[in-house]
Order: sequence, then C-alpha cells, then structure tokens
Amino acid sequence: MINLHFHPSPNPMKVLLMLEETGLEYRLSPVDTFKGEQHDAAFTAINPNAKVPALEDEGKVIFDSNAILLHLADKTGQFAPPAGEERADVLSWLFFVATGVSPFSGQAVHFLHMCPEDLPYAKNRYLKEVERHYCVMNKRLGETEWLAGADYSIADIAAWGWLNAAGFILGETGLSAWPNLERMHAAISARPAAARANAAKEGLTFKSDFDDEAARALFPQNFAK
Ligand SMILES: N[C@@H](CCC(=O)N[C@@H](CS)C(=O)NCC(=O)O)C(=O)O
Repeated sequence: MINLHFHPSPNPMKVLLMLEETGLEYRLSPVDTFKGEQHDAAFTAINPNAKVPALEDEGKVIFDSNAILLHLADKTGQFAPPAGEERADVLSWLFFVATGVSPFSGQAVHFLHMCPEDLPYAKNRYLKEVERHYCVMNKRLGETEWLAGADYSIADIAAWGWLNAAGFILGETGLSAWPNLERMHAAISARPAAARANAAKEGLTFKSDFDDEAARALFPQNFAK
C-alpha cells in the first residue's frame, strides 16, 4: 500500500488531496516537523532533503510534492493527460505553482510569522510576489475554468495546498481581491476528496507551538555555529 510521509502543511496536503481524488489506497506516516522528526536518520534515508511529503509506492520512494503529483497522475491516468498539448498546459501550470506560488508563499509565511527579526524589506518582497502570482492565476482563471484549461488537474491540486494559507499570509481578506482564484479555491474545497483529505488530517495530532524547539527543528542552519 502507498505510504505517505505526512505533516498537515501545504506541500503534503497537495498529495493527500491527490490520493483522495484518485481513490488509491494509502496510509499516512506522521512526521512531526515541529519536533524535528524530518531530521531522523530513518526519514532522511527516505527523503535526503529532510522535508515532507515523501511517498513510498511499491518499494519506490518519490519525494517533492509536485514530483509525487506527477507520479500519481501517470500511475492512475487521472488529472494529467499522458501526452500532447493539454499535458504541456498541465506541466506549465504545475511548474508555475511548484517554483513560484509554493516557495514564495512559504517565504512570506516565514518572514511574516516566524522570522525572529522584523524585516520590512523581506516581508514586502515575498508578500508582493505572492500577490503577483495570485494575479497571474486570477487572470488565467478569468479565461479558463481551471489553471490548465477546461479540466481539473494536478496543477489545481498543487495550488490548493498553498491557497489554503492565503488567510494566514494576507489576513482575513484572504483571496477576496482575486475573485476568479477565490472561485477556483472554493470549488476545490467543496469537492468530497478535499473534505476527506481534511478529515484524514484531523485524525492525527502534531505539535503546533512554534517555540524554540520548533525553530531549531525547522531552521537548523540559523542555529549552526
Ligand atoms: N519542494 C518541496 C518542499 C517541501 C517542504 O518545504 N515541506 C515543508 C512542509 S510544507 C517541510 O517539510 N518543512 C519542514 C522543514 O523544512 O524542516 C515539496 O514541494 O515537497
């Protein structure tokens, strides 16, 4: 059975949604990143990057959320066409999310909520990049139903993981300045698979206090001598 090494944060949530969408059988192996479990030797033997998610599928390990989404799409023939122009569109938008939306959102969360110093330049830089990426998606979603075109795909599934954090990044207005994006996020969240993914997450307990132990676990390089 598929084993997803999991923490309820944006990148693993993409994969959990995909597993629920495809109907594949899976189990979750919790990795409590606030306690530093991503650095345990048993886990770095699975993901040398010491981050979640990682997935074991019939003895094969795949890490990085977007690689896992592609693997599962190819395995099941769902949410990404196997070839042709429509696959090219899925890849463009998947990688736009993977290399833009995801890391800029992550850095915005870091400088807004976790950085021990108040750094206005960094906050503004990442917030504005998140907003710029939202504008690009909002424009696209004014022209097409989903990011890659007419069909729901792994590009949308990848975006959902981080769009869930919009309120945490932007405050209570969330996605309201980007109505097409808000429509798309709401449409995914209303899917039964999203409800099942959220319920599966709720069934597990993780450390949530962002204290000194968590800071050392998440940003060990900041504490290196
Ligand atoms: N590019 C990777 C990024 C993975 C990533 O940053 N995961 C975060 C959770 S969303 C994590 O493991 N954080 C713990 C840490 O950095 O130590 C992916 O998409 O899977």
